[in-house]
Amino acid sequence: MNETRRAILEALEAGTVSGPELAESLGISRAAVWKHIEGLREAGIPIESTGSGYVLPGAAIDAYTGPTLEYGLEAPFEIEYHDQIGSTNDRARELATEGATDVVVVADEQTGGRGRLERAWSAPSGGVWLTVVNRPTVPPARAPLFTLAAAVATTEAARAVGVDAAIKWPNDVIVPRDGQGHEYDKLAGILTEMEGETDRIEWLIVGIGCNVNIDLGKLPEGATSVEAEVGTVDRRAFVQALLERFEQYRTDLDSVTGGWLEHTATIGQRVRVEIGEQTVVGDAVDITEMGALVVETEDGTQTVSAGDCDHLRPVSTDGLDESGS
Ligand code: BT5
Repeated sequence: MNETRRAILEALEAGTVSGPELAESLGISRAAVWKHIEGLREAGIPIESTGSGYVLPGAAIDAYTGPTLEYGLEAPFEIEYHDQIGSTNDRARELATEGATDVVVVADEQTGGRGRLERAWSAPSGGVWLTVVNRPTVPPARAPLFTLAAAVATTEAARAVGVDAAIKWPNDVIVPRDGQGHEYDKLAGILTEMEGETDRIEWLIVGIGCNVNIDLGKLPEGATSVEAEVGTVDRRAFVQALLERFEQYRTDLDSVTGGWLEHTATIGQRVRVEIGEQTVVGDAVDITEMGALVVETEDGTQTVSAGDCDHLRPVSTDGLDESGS
């Protein structure tokens, strides 16, 4: 957010303040103060004019814009907001290539949302579609922890509003349907992309898509939304909670696997992981400190660092096969 606007909001948070007082303390003209106040109002911050000056009411801000998302956000991100965009990851790539860092591209709607392996991602208006641009100084081998951090942060934000969310390895946020995690609907997905050399990350962008205030009729089969689970929520507060948690985890990467294990529905499951042409079937027993899944198979222990994972019904307990259905 523009520094002058941030200073105006800080002054208003402390109490009522008049135009001339703001002009003097900020060293700008009264006309400039008025312009900034108008700009903040247009961005959805409901500043009122009273006889004694400008007032920022304590009531919730419900507009979903760049300035309202930045306002009150306790994490060092600049927000670039779009009502509609092709893909927030594509825009974040452009910004990252230009040297940006700690910028979050947010959109109300995406027309060309992407999943992993160039799959399509449905992103109608009302969801949380965002991408964080990072320039981490950690070795590339730790990059997967950023993806896990995003899954943990999203799960915690969803749980905080009452959704029974859990993580399916590596980075799907799901709502289990049968109490055992064999059946589930997908609430959110993460798409991380990076650029760098073998020993250095140039940039790493983490795209998070979470179905928040969306009717199920607008989503593919197998998807669920916060709205369907618990009703409509304050999307601005949801994004702020998600970004604040992501900030905590990305600045303390050693805590990520602990957070992930706390919320996962995969460990203890019979799983089938597809890694390109290869398929690994076995019991998921742990993740490594780099986020790879440890699977006990008939042929011994295997560690898989990427792939599509299904939770299977165990053959021994219900006699069904391992088709995942
Ligand atoms: C993912 O891929 O789960 C990663 C999704 C990342 C989306 C975010 S939104 C912000 C940022 N900008 C982007 O363009 N992308 C990121 P994957 O694991 O490959 O799952 C994709 C599959 O999920 C699709 O093939 C569908 O079956 C299903 N799917 C599509 N849209 C969905 C939705 N809104 N909710 C749940 N499932 C969906």
